[in-house]
Amino acid sequence: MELKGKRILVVGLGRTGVALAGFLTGRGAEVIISDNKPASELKESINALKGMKVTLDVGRHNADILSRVDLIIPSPGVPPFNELLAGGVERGIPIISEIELAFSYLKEPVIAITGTNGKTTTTKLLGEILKKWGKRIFVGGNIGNPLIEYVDEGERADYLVVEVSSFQLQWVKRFHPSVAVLLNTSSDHLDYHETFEEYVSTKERIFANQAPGNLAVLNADDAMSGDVSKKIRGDILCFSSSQKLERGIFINNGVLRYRNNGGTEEEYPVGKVKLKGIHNLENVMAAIIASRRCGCPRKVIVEALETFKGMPHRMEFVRSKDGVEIYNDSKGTNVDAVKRALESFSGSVILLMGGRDKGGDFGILAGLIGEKVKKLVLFGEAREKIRSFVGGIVEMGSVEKLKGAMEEACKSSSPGDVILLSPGCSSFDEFANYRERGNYFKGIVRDL
Ligand code: UMA
Repeated sequence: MELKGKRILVVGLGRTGVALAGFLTGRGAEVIISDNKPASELKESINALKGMKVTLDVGRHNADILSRVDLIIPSPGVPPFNELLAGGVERGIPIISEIELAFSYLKEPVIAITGTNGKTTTTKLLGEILKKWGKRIFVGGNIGNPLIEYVDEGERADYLVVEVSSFQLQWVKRFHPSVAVLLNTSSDHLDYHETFEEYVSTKERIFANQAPGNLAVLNADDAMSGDVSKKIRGDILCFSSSQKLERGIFINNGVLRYRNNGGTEEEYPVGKVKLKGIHNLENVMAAIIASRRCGCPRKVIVEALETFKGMPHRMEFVRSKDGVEIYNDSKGTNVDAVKRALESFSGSVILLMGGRDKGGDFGILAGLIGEKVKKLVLFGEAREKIRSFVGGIVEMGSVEKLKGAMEEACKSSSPGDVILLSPGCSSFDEFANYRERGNYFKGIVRDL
């Protein structure tokens, strides 16, 4: 992609914005960065720009800039209705995402993973499997290190394993991973996307440019998979936690049974998998399909499954206290994640839910709460809304803050119970992000 002399607007000055500024100025582009946060909140990023010739426009988004730009590149967290992006579309200014830009410079095979839940676990697990096989692997994307950083890195990888979000997929044109995984689609991020259909149509863009010979990995149990698969031009392999499949991988009598497109069959014992919960077995199945497609031997995969313990804040076992097991699932910021977390336990769960509402339908939890939950403790801004959906099913408490919720949970617990923080909401009413919420929760639990 020719960048020299182009006037490029980067929207957002977080880690991706800084990486983009370095990449683009290094190739002779004229860079303007717009961020709606004031300079006082962007100190770290502004410091990181030292020595780069960029124009900063911060504290608000100023649409007048658009008359001076040839190309717009948004950061991954910038929603499509952002005024600069909407204005750019209106004026016909090309908009591409950072993964699209990076992809145009890559020769290595890319394995891309998206979905509402489980992206990071699957990306990390797949990275671990392929590293155990002895390959050089870049693990990144929407996981901490933007793909664009890899392009200018000296080290080359055999495979790039990349987590991508729906906002990033919104602006791809040629991005076509050799293996693309769509783990699941549920009604997360409805606070950003107008409708569920619009959200799914963005996620399925991960397959849009795949060609014959590429592989699409789909969840056979996801209601949207049937429609999505009709549009796919590459090979398709599915995984399922609830049904036998002719081709693909499914759970069968304590093993993950994998039938590839060539018709051969192999087994992976569920008992060897360290990760907890059916949802994690789905992530594991997706990672098995992707790693087998790369040629990784079964034996290496089994070894990696035995050692991979998962990610912090995702169904993370914190400790046992007086016979009560305590889990931190602070990353469970949507209703579907809470559903999956509850399904991992046989019962007697004291569930801590709340935070800032993301527009989820809490009603779908009613059956599971009746079946698995001993007491529901609600906290934060969304507590009244959640109560209106699932109040009255089991014993319930309602408090303002997470700390109070944990105190109430402890008072009601007895040996054999599980205390589970799986909030089903974002953390922004009380914390900077889900990590801060999870670390705070773990601190309370350690001090018990
Ligand atoms: N901003 C605007 N206008 C807007 C929206 C945001 O100016 O309308 C500004 C913000 O003020 C902020 C800046 O944009 O200063 C950067 O936003 P960003 O969130 O895209 O920041 P990055 O630091 O570039 O982080 C992004 C990913 N963030 C999101 O997708 C929200 C990081 O994922 C990712 O690690 C990083 O790029 C490197 O690729 C984080 C995340 O929470 C970890 N992701 C979500 C998740 O995991 O659930 C999707």
